[in-house]
Amino acid sequence: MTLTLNRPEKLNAFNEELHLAVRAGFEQAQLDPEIRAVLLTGTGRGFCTGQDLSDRDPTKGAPDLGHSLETFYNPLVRMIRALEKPVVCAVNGVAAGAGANIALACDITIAARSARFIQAFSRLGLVPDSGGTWLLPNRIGEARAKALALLAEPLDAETAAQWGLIWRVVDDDRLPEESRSVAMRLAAGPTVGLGLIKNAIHAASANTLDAQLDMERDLQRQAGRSRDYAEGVSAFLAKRAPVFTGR
Ligand code: LHQ
Repeated sequence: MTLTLNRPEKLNAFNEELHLAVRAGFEQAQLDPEIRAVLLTGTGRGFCTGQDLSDRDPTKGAPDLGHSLETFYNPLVRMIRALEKPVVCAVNGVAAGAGANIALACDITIAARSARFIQAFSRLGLVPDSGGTWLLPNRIGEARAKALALLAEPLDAETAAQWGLIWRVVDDDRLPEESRSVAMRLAAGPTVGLGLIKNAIHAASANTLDAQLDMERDLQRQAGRSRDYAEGVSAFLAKRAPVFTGR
């Protein structure tokens, strides 16, 4: 399933309508066994610039931004992470604020060479949200995480890849094809096993090696019962390409 953020005149900033549409997309991805991978991208020259600030009127008193996170952004990040299918993000242009962190919350993030990541929050007096304060230090360490969040300077895609913040960078004109090819490859993969890989890797940062070994045992037990495991082994022994059905 491809989900394309489509408010290019606002660099795909989120308003309520866009939130509800994206949520509906991920809910469908969760429920429909025919959907075996999700590709998230944007139209125009931006990927997503987070909250639509033109929706906000500072003269109307202090808003409850926590409510906005609780209602929209946190459920979206949780949904992307919990989806037992791979989510690929094709960052077609600037990704700012919550838009940057949603891109980083996806399982495989591929950026166009011209894309930039901006932790824009501190420009507004805010704190990185949508998982930013967790994802950044986990991936790139405290020094880089703090500088990005405190200074809110754009980080170019190449550096983001070198630092291990994203998977890779491709030339702008190659992004649609490359990201689609990664998503299609995953969609043709052993979906049960791929979902379990996500679970295991997400659990790792909070686990000891000992606990993680136990988890791997349990997940492998589950994976070993999948039809795709049987197919993978049969295909290997027959020296042919496997045909996975996602079950
Ligand atoms: C926008 C936006 C935008 C409205 C571009 N809103 N119009 C969560 C929970 C609750 C509340 C608060 O926040 C959050 C989390 C957040 O996401 S807070 C962070 C929100 N995002 C930002 O602070 C980024 C705002 N955008 C920018 O700083 C710039 O647009 C960047 C640096 C991303 C790109 O700059 P340029 O390439 O120079 O483009 P531009 O600024 O000219 O943008 C093009 C148009 O898009 C422009 O409209 P206009 O009518 O002048 O053509 C912008 O106003 C509009 N736009 N982002 N978030």
